[in-house]
Amino acid sequence: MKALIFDVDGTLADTEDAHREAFNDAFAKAGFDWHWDRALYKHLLKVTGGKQRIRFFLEENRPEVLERADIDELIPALHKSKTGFYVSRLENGQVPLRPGIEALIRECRATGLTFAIATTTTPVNVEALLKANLGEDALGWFACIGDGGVVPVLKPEPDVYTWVLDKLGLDAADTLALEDSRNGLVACQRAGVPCLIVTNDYTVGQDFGGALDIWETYEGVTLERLRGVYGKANG
Ligand code: XBP
Ligand code: MG
Repeated sequence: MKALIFDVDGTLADTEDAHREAFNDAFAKAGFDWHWDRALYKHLLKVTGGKQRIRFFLEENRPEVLERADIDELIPALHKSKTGFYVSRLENGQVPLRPGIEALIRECRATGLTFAIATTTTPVNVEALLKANLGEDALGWFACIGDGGVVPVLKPEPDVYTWVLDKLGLDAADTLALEDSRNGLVACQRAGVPCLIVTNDYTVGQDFGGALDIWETYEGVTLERLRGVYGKANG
């Protein structure tokens, strides 16, 4: 196991309610009466990427809006506004890391293990989350950061993982990915990356067939336990 590849949303932190509230803030600011509650958002999480998620919502709930001549400007504008609201929440310290993840990161980092990130979220979101929770230099702890800006297609397609593997110069089998969702798992599987799932309230109960293991928390998780689970994949 030469590198750990971290997903961000739902893995490093339970970010999705902050994303959800930021979407709602952006809709309200633009004068729309759309409101995403937790049940609806759980369904919308089927689609990764904020812009893609807004479009998916409109297809199912407000198809007439998609007929607007300015729809291809409206969705990015709403998403930009949403990112602003979301980053404010991060910078205000409203989104802590998941319990146990910082201790795990610090333990692994002390051994010199290589870290990378593979996420579908917007780059500025990753930067703000890491800085707010781990300090100004935390971006530099990761050998590379694959985010929603580096590849055209998002999870469950494997592209962000293959991009990261290429940057790391490692074979998929030499890495371990930490993910929270089925979309993340499928992206790993398509890239050949062994994947450990740690669920959260939004993803618990999804189909995680093929994951190395399915845990509920990072609390008490050590590098030794990660090596144990990785060993299951590599015999
Ligand atoms: C995360 C996402 C992202 C966030 C919102 O999935 O799907 O879209 O929900 O971020 P994963 P943006 O954890 O599998 O990477 O609005 O910046 O897209
Ligand atoms: Mg995730």
